[in-house]
Amino acid sequence: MKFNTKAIHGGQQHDPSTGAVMPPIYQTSTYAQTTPGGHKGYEYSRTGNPTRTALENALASIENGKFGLAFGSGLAAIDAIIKMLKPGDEVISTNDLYGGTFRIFTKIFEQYNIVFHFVGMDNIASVEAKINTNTKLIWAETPTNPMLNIIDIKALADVAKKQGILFGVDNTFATPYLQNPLDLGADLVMHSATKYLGGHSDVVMGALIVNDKDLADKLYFIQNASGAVCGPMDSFLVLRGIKTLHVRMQRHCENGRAVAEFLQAHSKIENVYWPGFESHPNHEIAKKQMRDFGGMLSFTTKGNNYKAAISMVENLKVFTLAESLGGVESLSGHPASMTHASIPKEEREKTGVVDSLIRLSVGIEDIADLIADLEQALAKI
Ligand code: P1T
Repeated sequence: MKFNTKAIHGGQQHDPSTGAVMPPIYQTSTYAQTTPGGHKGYEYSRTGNPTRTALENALASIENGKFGLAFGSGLAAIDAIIKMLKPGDEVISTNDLYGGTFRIFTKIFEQYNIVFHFVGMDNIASVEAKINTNTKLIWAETPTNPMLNIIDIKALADVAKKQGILFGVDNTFATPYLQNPLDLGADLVMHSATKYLGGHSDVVMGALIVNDKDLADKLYFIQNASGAVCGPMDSFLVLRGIKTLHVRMQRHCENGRAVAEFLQAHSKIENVYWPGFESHPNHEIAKKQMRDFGGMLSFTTKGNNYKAAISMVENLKVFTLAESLGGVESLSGHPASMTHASIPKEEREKTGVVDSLIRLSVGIEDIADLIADLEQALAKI
């Protein structure tokens, strides 16, 4: 099956009891048993729920994986991964990543003596330099949030495989429409399904997809034992979102390109960070591992002026100033004070997250309205 067909049908079957084309929202916490041992594989909804199962099968299918797991949020999914580790284990992570991921690593798991190294992953040698016998996980986000750096998934997978280290990729920004990390050698793919997979800014959810049965079993155990699962209604919403992922992403990519090119040509703009530009430092890798360049971009205005950035996001009208990304509606954000506020200033500025940086999640509205909105807000700064 090709991707667009998988997005709609992958891992799905009509409801066996009624033929319903969409799975019912099994809003139940438990299942009647005729004799102890569950009913058709279900006994309690933290452990399993048929609406969640339908979603987990869809997630596995679109990421070309064998096993999908859904969680109550993207961070709950990351939490489950790190819970496979033990005190003394070390993780090498990209240094440019979602602020909440940095926060759970440093503020929660460092307390349990798990050691995190944050490195720029454009340079594979800097990853190799941090590997020692305690290294158990390499964690990459690509494109990175919010600087849109691109990390070579295949090159990192080769390093991880050679050393027997687990390799996970946060595929939230790209989605499986644009890249499939498992096909490039990753062991584990993670999503904040809150974003493009849900696609309508109406649900918070996380997802993991893997191919290895032992790894899946470890994660299923943690999913059930720690219990950060999503409910049946949220499962239904994300399943519904996935069915239009390919058409939404196509438009996100078109609009993202048009906005990036408009900003790049504007006299008040200093830098635009978008992997589709030939001048982007990782453009060649982006072209190699992604099918298009997505709808996320960041930029600074000339003079790198904090006040101008705040005025810009306050004056946008079609772009809503809000946390999150990947919904049908365009959003703007100020990473330094919003999504990345939990990263110390000196740390975030090293990767380019300066006080004047603005991030855009370009939605699927009419492109003329998006450009006109940016034009009028830039005229005021
Ligand atoms: O918000 P949650 O569903 O828990 O997912 C966390 C997360 C993980 N990984 C990436 C790349 C993310 O962007 C996020 C969440 N990000 C935002 C809320 C944001 O506005 O960037």
